[in-house]
Amino acid sequence: MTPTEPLVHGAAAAQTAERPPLPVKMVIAGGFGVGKTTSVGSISEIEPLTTEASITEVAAGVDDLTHTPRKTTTTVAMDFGCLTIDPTLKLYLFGTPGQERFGFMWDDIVEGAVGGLVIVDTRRLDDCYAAVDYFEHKGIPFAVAINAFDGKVEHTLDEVRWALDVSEGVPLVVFDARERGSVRDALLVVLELALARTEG
Ligand SMILES: Nc1nc2c(ncn2[C@@H]2O[C@H](COP(=O)(O)OP(=O)(O)O)[C@@H](O)[C@H]2O)c(=O)[nH]1
Ligand SMILES: [Mg+2]
Repeated sequence: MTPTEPLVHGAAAAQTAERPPLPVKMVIAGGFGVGKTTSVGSISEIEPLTTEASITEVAAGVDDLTHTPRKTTTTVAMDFGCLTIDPTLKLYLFGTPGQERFGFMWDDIVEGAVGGLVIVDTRRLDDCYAAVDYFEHKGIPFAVAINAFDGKVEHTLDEVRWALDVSEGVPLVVFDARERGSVRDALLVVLELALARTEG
C-alpha cells in the first residue's frame, strides 16, 4: 500500500461517518400502565416528549388503576424519544396511547414504522390483545416484551404465547421498563426481526 492510498480511503471513510444515521421508526405499544412511557424515558437520548395528563375523575372511572395505584398521570396522545444504535442507524420511538378509545390515532402513529414492541403486564394479559391484533392485522413485525413488574412474571413464556395466540415467529422477551439496557435489548430484537424481514 502506498502512503496516498490510506488517505483516499480515510477521506471516503470520513464521508461515510459524516452521513447522518438512517432514521428508523419504531412503535411502542401495549395496554394502559404497562410501562410504555417508562420504557421510552429509560432509553431516550433526548428528553422524552410525552403528553401525560392527570388522570381526571372521569378517566379514573374509565381506566383501570387496580394494578397501577401509584399512577396519577396517563398518556393521552403519545410518547416520543430517540436512540442511536450505531453511527448508521437511529431509532425514533413512538409510544401509542394505551387506551382503546384513542385507537383512531394508531394508523397515523404506526405509519412508516419498521416494527413494534408490544409491552405486556402478565397480570393483565387482556390489555394487550388490541395491540397484538393490530400488528398482526397490519403485517408489521413485532415482538412481545413482558414487563416484569416487581421482578415477577405471573406466567411462563409458553403460557403467555398460548394466551396471546402469537406464532413462534413472534419473539417473546422478558424485560424491565426501568432498565436502559433491558429496553435496548428488547428494541434490538424488533430491529433484527424487521431487518430479517427486509432481507428475506
Ligand atoms: N415496579 C415496576 N413499576 C413499573 C415498571 N414499569 C413501569 N412501572 C410503573 O408503572 C406505572 C405505569 O407505567 P407507564 O410507563 O406510565 O405506563 P404506560 O401507560 O404504558 O405509559 C408507572 O407508575 C411506572 O413507574 C416496572 O418494570 N416495575
Ligand atoms: Mg404512558
